[in-house]
Amino acid sequence: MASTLPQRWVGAWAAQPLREALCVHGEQAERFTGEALAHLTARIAQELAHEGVAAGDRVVWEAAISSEAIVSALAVIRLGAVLVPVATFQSDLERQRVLDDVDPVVALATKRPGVGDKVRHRTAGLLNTAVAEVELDCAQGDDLAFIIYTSGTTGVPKGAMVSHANVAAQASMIIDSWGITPEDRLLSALPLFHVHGLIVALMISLGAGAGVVVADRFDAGAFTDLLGVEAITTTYLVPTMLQRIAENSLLRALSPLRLAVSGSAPLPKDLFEAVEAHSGQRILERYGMTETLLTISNPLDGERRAGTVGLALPGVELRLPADGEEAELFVKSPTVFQGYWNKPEATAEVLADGWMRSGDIVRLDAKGYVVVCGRSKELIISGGFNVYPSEIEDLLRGVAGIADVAVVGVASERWGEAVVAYVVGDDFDEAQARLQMAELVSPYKRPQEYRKIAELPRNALGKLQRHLLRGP
Ligand code: MCA
Ligand code: AMP
Repeated sequence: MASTLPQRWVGAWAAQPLREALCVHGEQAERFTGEALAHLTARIAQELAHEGVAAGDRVVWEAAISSEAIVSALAVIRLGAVLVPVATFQSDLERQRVLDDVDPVVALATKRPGVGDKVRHRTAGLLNTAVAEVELDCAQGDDLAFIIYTSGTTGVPKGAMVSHANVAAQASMIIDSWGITPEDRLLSALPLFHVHGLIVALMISLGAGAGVVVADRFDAGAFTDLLGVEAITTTYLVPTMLQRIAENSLLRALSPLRLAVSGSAPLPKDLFEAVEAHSGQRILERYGMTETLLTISNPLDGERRAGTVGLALPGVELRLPADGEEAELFVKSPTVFQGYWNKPEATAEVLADGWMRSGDIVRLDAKGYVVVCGRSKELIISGGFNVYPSEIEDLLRGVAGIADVAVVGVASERWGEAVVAYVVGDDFDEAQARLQMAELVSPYKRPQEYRKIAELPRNALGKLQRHLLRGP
């Protein structure tokens, strides 16, 4: 197996100990050389070991974009424990579901203790006690590196198990295909509880020895300023971010970049073209899933085709439709995950003989590039975040006055798709529904609009005809 991620980090930090490896832009900018990261992550890993965290243990990590949180996450991986990222803004219900499922030995959180009695919470002060000496960076390929939760269709979250071999393969694929080198400086304002921001942007770039600049929130003006101030060469975005940069007439700031990548949601062709017209930058669009990591990408050197996600990355096999046809995409790759934590049935539904069923409908364009043209799974992608309608519908059914409800994604220039709830019920009180949803789910999952309807469209068998509701 290629070097594991932690082996890559320590190699890169040792090679250029005095160069800036990480900069975290929050209230202020905090900067770390390679030497400092090597030292701090080793200290925190030893500290965690001293507290009883061992290789293979699951550590829930609240994915704040702060230096303390990021250094702790790197330390967990160096120790060989399994990092389970969760959003800082999760509701108590969402968090408790994850804690109950993954049963961690410890949770590293910056706020809100009290979400599980068996879990100890640590914030600051990890460096204060005596240190146990355990060997670091010795995880093997089969060992789990991450469990990343996705909501799934039932509202019960499923933890995708990602091994060290999976991320090592992904690192080689991305670093080679996109030509990431120690000369690069990456800017990312992506959240760190998903594959995109955590693994592809932060951890793999550090593994390539590139300098990584992370911003703790996305603001189009601040982001484009940082591109120049921090001498950035590469950036990874979701389409909503590009849309905001365009709306603010700031696209020209992308001109000096060596590489700008978009993913997590479809990049509209007209946005691709607007970016090129104003900046000369042809965005490199790529495709991935939590369960497979990134598997398809437009080329660095060849033609990048608007409206397509590109070609199979090296080592990836795709089961594709015949020319002119559309079909569900299946993916086989050394990056395909190890299944869902404690959910063999759910795993068997999507994974057979190493082939992962994507739930995405694709076709090939005239040059054999993959075009994502729809989804067979009931998923809404809002600003790059996934929302499963049934999870939200189940919670809405608990709101007084709602007799029946359907949640759909409606085309939106701002979010790609916006979450809209169609509600049946004479006594429906929208204010009350909004209040309850604010308590129960993360902000991006809450319906942006409620539309009253006399009856939901159902077929003769009573099955909801969701497509009839997706209009503007
Ligand atoms: C924030 N809000 C949202 C979203 N994001 N609502 C719907 N959809 C969203 N995506 C809420 C905020 O909580 C706030 O709610 C209100 O919208 C306005 O917030 P605003 O400041 O305008 O938005 P923002 O906070 O700037 O967020 C926009 C964003 C963010 C930066 C584009 O959505 C984002 O970081 N998206 C990236 C998602 C991502 O990384 N996905 C990767 C997973 P209120 O007003 O109530 O406070 S996919 C993956 O990993 C695979 C492998 C892949 O292919 O990449
Ligand atoms: P997640 O479960 O959060 O990893 O999201 C994976 C899903 O995001 C995929 O199954 C696709 O539906 C979608 N996705 C990711 N990248 C793209 C892209 N470039 N174009 C269209 N859809 C994408």
